Amino acid sequence: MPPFKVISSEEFNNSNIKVEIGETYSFYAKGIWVDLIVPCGPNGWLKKILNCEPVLKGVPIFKLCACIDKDLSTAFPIGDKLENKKMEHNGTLYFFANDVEGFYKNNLGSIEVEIFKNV
Ligand SMILES: [Ca+2]
Repeated sequence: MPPFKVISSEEFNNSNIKVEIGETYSFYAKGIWVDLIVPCGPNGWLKKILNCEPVLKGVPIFKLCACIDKDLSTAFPIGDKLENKKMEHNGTLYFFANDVEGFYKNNLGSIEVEIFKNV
């Protein structure tokens, strides 16, 4: 499948990819996106801003992440590479920049992620 574009200002980017429990996927991401004035890659740029935690806690801000059906309890970090990730939920894959809730509007740009289903 062609690379999927993850827009940094979108809280949830719908890939329309349906996954099932037990399937494994590999992800490879590249590009530069911008948090306000800070450009960074898919691995993000900072662990924490003062007392603000990003939506996926303990994971760097702006790291590429994914979740199932917009449910953050299913979220997992990807960064520039995640291989052989086993799916733990059934549903649709959504991608997002790991930003602080309510702070997505000042984001610019997008990165591309290649998605491979392992067989
Ligand atoms: Ca932001």
